[in-house]
Amino acid sequence: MEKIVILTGAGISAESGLGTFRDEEGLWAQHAIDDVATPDGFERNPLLVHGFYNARRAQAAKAKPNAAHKALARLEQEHRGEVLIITQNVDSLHEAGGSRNVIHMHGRLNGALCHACEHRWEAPLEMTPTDQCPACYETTTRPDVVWFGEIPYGMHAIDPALAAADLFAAIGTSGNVFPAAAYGQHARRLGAHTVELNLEPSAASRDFKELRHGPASEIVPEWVEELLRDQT
Ligand code: BJW
Repeated sequence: MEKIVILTGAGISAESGLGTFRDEEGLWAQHAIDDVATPDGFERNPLLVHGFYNARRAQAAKAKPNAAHKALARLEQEHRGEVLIITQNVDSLHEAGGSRNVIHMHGRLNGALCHACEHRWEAPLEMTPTDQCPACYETTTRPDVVWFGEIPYGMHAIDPALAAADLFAAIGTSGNVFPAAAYGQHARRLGAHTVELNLEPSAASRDFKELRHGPASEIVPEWVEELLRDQT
């Protein structure tokens, strides 16, 4: 298994205390998607959207990587081939756990973006609608995250990585949001062995050859241990 590509979602950070989206008490049970995760919602009420992301940024700043994040960092260090993490998560727990090769396809909570000039910078803990862009001085700043209807980041790198993958794993994602939800199917058609690691079967489970269900902090370290043992 030379090239390993791993897609992660909110479930991998759940045991670090960060909320998922579609679980019973998830973020979408408490906030309307159209209000907080679309460009139109931000245009209608930037204060509400900044409030949503400020609260999540404050929570993420206190969160610590769990055993699943750490196991993936160990895999990157000890696997003889390449390991790429494509995360849908906007937290920085993969990096905090020690992973280096990470694509944040839905952006980062710690990023700010000017939608007038596309300048990017590190977000303050609290963003407001009156923040000025440090490059063009317009008050057109927003969290650097990818909302519905926007093109995810890193597509130029993700498509070839899926094509070259020998092993593709999806961890802690419900398989409801595209294009990430189709990556298992793409990778399998292109020849990769596919594994789903999730608390329960996801909406995309049928695209995976191997299914491992349980809490990420338990099943991911076990899986990594097996991969590293099998390469020796
Ligand atoms: C555990 C666990 C534990 C819990 N251990 N597991 C109709 C058909 C098809 C597509 C579309 C359509 N209409 C529109 C679209 C496209 C649209 C889309 O997919 N919509 C769907 C709702 C149908 N997608 C887009 O608009 C995307 N852009 C796009 O498609 O551009 C076009 C294009 C693409 C490619 C090339 C060129 C053009 C953009 C999507 C942006 C998503 N943004 C969000 C919010 C912003 C970031 C943020 O605020 O954090 O991203 S939505 C939200 O969902 C967030 C997440 O990253 C994303 C995925 O959620 P995730 O990670 O799967 O979380 P959950 O909660 O759903 O699942 C958690 C899982 O973990 C569960 O299964 C639990 O069981 C499990 N779990 N505890 C292990 N301890």
